[in-house]
Amino acid sequence: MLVLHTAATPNGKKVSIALAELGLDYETRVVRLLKGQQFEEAFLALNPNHKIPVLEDEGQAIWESGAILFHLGEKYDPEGLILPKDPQLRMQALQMTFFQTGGVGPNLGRYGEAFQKEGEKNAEMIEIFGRELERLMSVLERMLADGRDYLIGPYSIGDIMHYPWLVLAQDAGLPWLLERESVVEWLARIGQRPAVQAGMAVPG
Ligand SMILES: N[C@@H](CCC(=O)N[C@@H](CS)C(=O)NCC(=O)O)C(=O)O
Repeated sequence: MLVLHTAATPNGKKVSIALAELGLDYETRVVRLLKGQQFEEAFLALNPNHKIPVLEDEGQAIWESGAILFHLGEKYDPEGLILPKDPQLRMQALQMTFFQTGGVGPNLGRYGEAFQKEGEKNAEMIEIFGRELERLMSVLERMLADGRDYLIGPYSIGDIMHYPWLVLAQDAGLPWLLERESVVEWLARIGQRPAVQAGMAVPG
């Protein structure tokens, strides 16, 4: 049985979406991040980097959301539903996965920290990460400019990687996202998928 260690955060939801897309059964274990459970010895034995998500599969603990999605695609996706079979598209899906973990993920994470901070906010942090996020949104906009439905054409792990993070930015009303129509439409398209709705609801 697959075991997903997760929390109600965008990185955890990437994995529950992928599991739902592939129709896989799994057990959910919620890690209470605010209580520091990610620093407990049992969890550190799974992930020395003390972060969710972690997926246990046949005794192997896999961490880093991109690696987990790639693993699921390699092992459980015979139809190429989230990891295309075509070698070029497969590489592009991987490329967008790395792009997310090196770009939108950390920048939106740091921006969110500065943006949500109680009391006096660090205007410089908001400016630096906001400017980079605006640039990253332009990259996505450029990719979607030819009217394709998803980032690489067909739906893939590259879309799943971005979705839970960008809906947060959208819900927060961040203008550099909302003013990009093709990006908003792309997110809406992903959000209509039943598996995405199911995955976003985990953990309940
Ligand atoms: N690059 C990692 C990031 C994972 C991550 O940042 N997880 C956060 C929740 S969204 C976490 O567990 N933070 C707890 C901590 O840093 O102690 C991935 O993509 O899996």
